[in-house]
This record gives sequence, structure tokens and C-alpha cells, in this order.
Amino acid sequence: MKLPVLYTFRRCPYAMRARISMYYSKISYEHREILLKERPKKLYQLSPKGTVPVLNLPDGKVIDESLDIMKWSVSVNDPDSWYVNNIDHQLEIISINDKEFKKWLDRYKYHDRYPEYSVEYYRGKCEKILDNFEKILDSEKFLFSNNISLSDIALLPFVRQFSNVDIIWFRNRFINLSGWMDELIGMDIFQAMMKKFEIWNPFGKGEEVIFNN
Ligand SMILES: N[C@@H](CCC(=O)N[C@@H](CS)C(=O)NCC(=O)O)C(=O)O
Repeated sequence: MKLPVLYTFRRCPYAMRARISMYYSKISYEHREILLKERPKKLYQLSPKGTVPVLNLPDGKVIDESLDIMKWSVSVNDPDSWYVNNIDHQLEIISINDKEFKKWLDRYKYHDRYPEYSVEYYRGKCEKILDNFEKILDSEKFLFSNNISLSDIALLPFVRQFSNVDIIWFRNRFINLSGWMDELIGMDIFQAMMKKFEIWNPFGKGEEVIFNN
């Protein structure tokens, strides 16, 4: 059987959220690990913008946005109803993450490349956004209820990146988000999708990830 092919990079937060969804939905696929500094021609042929992740389905369809890969994945199989309730609100939170939080996160992480403002300024911009989530988690385990939603997973790799800049500071400042992050990172599917793969050789096949549903 022909499998969907995923072009991915292990540490990319967008690729991570896509892979978590694929593992959650138990979608068998061919994994093609790439390096951003040496992107294969095939990636550009499928999607000229050349970003990862890119999913090439057996019918030829190409999905080149991580959120669309997540949506496709749960449309195939959503065993714990990640994407059933509060859909508009979930999408709103993801959009704040992708459009606003990501921008400030990059400036916080690479503050020496953005000398216009101080590292504290950039961190403060991120803090303001994360404070909204911290408050929600006062009364709920996850962003929308005591159950995981797609938005928790979509945000996780970005919050994780933020926390890793100064993990001690993060854990003191965001007690609820720290617990939330630990719980999600502790999930088997998170650990499984972080497995290391060899870089894909463009003349060969990637590695098959098979789920026996
Ligand atoms: N909106 C895209 C963003 C993907 C993205 O920017 N991925 C990064 C790696 S983390 C990338 O491919 N960067 C290379 C580039 O922008 O040329 C998505 O959600 O899939």
C-alpha cells in the first residue's frame, strides 16, 4: 500500500505538531527527514515555498501547512475528540500563536539579532500572551477543558521552545503552563514522534512508520 510521505525536520515546531497529530491518529507514513540548510529539490517541487512540514498524500495531494496536516490527520481519526469542540476558539488561539507569539519568540530567542529592544522587552511580549493561557490553566488541565484539544498540541512545541531559553525562569513564572507542558511532553506519542531518523537520501526511500490499527 502506498503511504503518505512526510517531509520533516525533527526540531521544527511546526513539523513537531504535525507529527504529534499523525502519531495520535495512528497514520502510517513514510518519514523523510531533511536538513533545512540542504533542502532537497523534491521538497520545492511539491511546495515551492520550501518550508517543512510537507505531506504528500497517496492521491498526489500536497498539504504544506502544519495546521492543515493536523486537521487532515484528525479528520481521518480523532479518537479522543481533539477537534470536536470550540473549533473557532481553538483556531483563534492557534492563530495568535502562529502570527504573534512566534514573532516575539524568535526575537526573544535570537535577541542579539534584534538589537532594537532588550531581551526583557521581547520576553515581556511573549509573557503577555502566555499569561492568558496561564490563567485558563488555573481552572482547567488543558486550554479548553480537562481534555486535550488540537490547540494544546499546536501550541506545545512553541511554548516548549520559549521555556528552553531560560527554563528556571519559566518554571518560576509559569507554574500552570509548566505542569501543562510536562504532562503533554510525557505522553507516549510525544516521545515517539521525537525519535531520531537518518537524513533522507533523495535517491532512496524514507523510513516507514507503521501503526497496526
Ligand atoms: N506556516 C508554516 C510554517 C513552517 C515553517 O516556517 N517551517 C520552518 C522550519 S521550523 C521552515 O521550513 N523554515 C524555512 C524557511 O522559512 O525557508 C507551517 O505552519 O507549516
